[in-house]
Amino acid sequence: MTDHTRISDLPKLVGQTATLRGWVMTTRSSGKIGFIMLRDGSGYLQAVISRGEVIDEIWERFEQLTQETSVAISGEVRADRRSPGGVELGVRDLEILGKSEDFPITPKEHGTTFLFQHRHLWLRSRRQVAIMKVRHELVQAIRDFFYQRDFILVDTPILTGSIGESAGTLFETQYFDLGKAYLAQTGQLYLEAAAAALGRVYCFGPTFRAEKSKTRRHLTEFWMVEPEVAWFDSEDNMKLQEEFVSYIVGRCLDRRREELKELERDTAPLERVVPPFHRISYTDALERLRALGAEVPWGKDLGGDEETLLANSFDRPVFVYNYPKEAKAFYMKENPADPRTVLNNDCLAPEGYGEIIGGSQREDDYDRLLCRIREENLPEEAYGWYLDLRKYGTFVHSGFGLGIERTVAWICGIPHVREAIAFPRQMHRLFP
Ligand code: NSS
Repeated sequence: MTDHTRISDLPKLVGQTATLRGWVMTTRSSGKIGFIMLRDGSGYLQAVISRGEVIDEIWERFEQLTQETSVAISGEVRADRRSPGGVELGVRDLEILGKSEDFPITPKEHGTTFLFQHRHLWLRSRRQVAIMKVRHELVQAIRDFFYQRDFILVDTPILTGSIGESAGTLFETQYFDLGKAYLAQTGQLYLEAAAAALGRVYCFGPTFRAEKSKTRRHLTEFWMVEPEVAWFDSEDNMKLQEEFVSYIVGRCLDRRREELKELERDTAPLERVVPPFHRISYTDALERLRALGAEVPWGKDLGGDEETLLANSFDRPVFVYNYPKEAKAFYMKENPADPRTVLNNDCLAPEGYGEIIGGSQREDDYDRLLCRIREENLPEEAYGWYLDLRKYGTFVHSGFGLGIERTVAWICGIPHVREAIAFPRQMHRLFP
């Protein structure tokens, strides 16, 4: 199976003969000349077949081609400025490898429900391929960013005994004789332990939240990257976030222009994503929201609509910092300047995308942390190991989590996170 060339390699082979394997997107024919639009995952190619230049059998095969038939095509690689990639293929030989009858997804419009029921086939469409390639770039950029800065990757467990964020959105399972296990909502608590061993660490994996909401920002299974840094306070944490977000967005702009064009993404707002990001305290944010006509009582977390409204008044991402304690998770450090609040921040993306990052300095005081665990009615016995980190050489430390699907949706300019992952998991969706 190595006897063929990928479409993306063709520009190097102008004037030579090549064999390609792929799937037929569309065909058209004038009776004398036929065109095949072929895709193979690496790119798109127009193959041209002339009735006078091939034997009848080959032309007959061409006439049998339907959408998504898999084929092997050989021919001469010709430069053609108007074609995708600047080349086309003059067909000499054509072999049908797999027939495709009545492919359900046709070039006409389909409803979202239908498309998601056929997600396994819908993935082959140009838009979906472009989104997956942007996601791939984003993930690679994330790994490169942390690698270059000497962060150590630590893989944290998916089956966990302690609740990571809040009791409200847990997936539970019975774990042998040991009681309940939960699917990880975050790797953070484990990562804090690893930060005491390695200084700068990150984890990157799937996380789970039994979100009963059907919003365009929520999945029940999503991917999150979470760095954790020893001797970093909340300020340092925000600086790292703005450098990080600017880098990963920049990488997609640099290396996935084609895909962003395919998605008709206006890249101007993405070009503006450079440090410093805007910063506004939670309390000031409420003021601003009030002026914009949205009343939020002090103490309540910001909802998606409020985030959109707020972020719309900034030309690049904005940090909202120092939220009320009661609106946020138990592990965040109390703000010494105003103990009603914590040393945390959310990072809101512009253009209506809202929160892509939640981060904070962690409570490093044993007694205060224990107090918070009790206030939140979390099972104390499950947090003995986590409290140990405050018992044996406690340390100032901070970290954050960036949601991959929300970030992909923002960079691609697509309205909903469900298109930002190959097989989305939502409350009402488990297949395919
Ligand atoms: O709940 S977070 O705000 N924060 C944490 O989980 C911390 N433990 C991270 C840390 O400090 N190490 O989630 C972080 C991000 C959030 O900003 C979103 O971008 C994303 O994770 N997120 C989600 N994406 C999709 N669907 C759902 N349900 C979801 N929940 C959070």
